[in-house]
Amino acid sequence: MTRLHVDFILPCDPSMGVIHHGAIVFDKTILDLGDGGAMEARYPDATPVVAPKGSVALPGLVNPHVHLEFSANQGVLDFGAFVPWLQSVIAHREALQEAATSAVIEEAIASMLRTGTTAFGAISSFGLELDACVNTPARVVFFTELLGSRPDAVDILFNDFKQRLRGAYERENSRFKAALSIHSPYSTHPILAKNALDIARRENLIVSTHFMESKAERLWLDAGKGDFAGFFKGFSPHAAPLCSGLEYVRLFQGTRTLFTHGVHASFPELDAIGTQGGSITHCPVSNRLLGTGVLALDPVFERNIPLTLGTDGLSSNISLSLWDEMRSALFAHPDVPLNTLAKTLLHSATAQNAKALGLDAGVLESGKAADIIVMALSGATSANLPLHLVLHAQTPSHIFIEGSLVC
Ligand code: MCF
Ligand code: FE
Repeated sequence: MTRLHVDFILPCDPSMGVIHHGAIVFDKTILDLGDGGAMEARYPDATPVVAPKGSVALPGLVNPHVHLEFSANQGVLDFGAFVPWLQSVIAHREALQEAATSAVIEEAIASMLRTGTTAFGAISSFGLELDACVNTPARVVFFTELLGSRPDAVDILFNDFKQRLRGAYERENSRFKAALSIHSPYSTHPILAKNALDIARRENLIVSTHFMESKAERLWLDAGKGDFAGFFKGFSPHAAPLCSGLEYVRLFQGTRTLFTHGVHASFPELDAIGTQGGSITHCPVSNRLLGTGVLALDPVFERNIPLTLGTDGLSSNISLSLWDEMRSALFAHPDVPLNTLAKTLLHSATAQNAKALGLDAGVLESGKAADIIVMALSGATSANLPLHLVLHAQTPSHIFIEGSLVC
């Protein structure tokens, strides 16, 4: 049993309050937390760890959406507009896959751990990152991706998907969970999506999907127009949208789904996401680099849709650090008061992300997993602590996962 003493505890419960001179007592799970003196009196035999002055303990960060197989991208993919980016993905897919060696993928995971991410959701297109995800000390929700729009290939695609999903299932353990991802409404045939979602409902699997990321996606699904019209007509002159945005959202009824991006989601689509208990995963850096716009936060908050925050992959980012992502988000929404936004972002990056991934972590409270990070913040005071953490945090001094010190 460990008793961790810090200047500040930020439990990341909905109040986003701070405990001054606190201690957390834990083994694999959190047993108690509160005033440092009181914890010492109550648990005198626990092994004390006293963090340096100015230290802040908070839950390990949780990144719900990362494409590790694209980690070798550095200058390969075209940024600035969505469909040209997608075309560059298709043109360089094989080269990127080859370059995504185990060393590259392991370093991408290490970079997340180093910056305090103790759990992540890996969107897996091919299964290349499976071993690295099983072997990391971090918690992983492994989303096997389903993609493909050709009706004549539905059976082949679905069988390949089921095989990859089974591969993930076979590796499940207390920290690694299988899940599934339907790529998007423009790329996945609704029959395929429906079959996979039946599995998700039956097996109670967490689901992730890209949804209404770009204006091009909006125009294509609404009217068969825009950049996607040129893109798809290159494959088939009779190409047409596979379903409407709202029909797509409704396919996910009865599942726990993370809808990623949602920048161009309509109000009725957001209403449906809210009623169905879905969350919106905001990836502001990815949205900037792929030229897809800025997510309007108010419509999400007005519907009480949980806001989750992800980095996306290095296919559309320069960093997998959630601290970097929070800093970018702070500048992407100048209309939201600074201190309020910092609290919202930290709550998203911890409690909301963990809940969306179905993890019993992300909040420092009794009974939750002892996934804890300690950040050194010299000069910290209780006032506006979340803002100063978001502005200055880089790498934790301590990282505990399931109560064990991992670095
Ligand atoms: O989230 C970003 C942008 N939107 C869609 N897909 C991806 C992103 N980063 C990587 N991807 C992957 C996706 O999983 O790129 C492929 C899929 O396998 C695009 S479809 C050929
Ligand atoms: Fe993505």
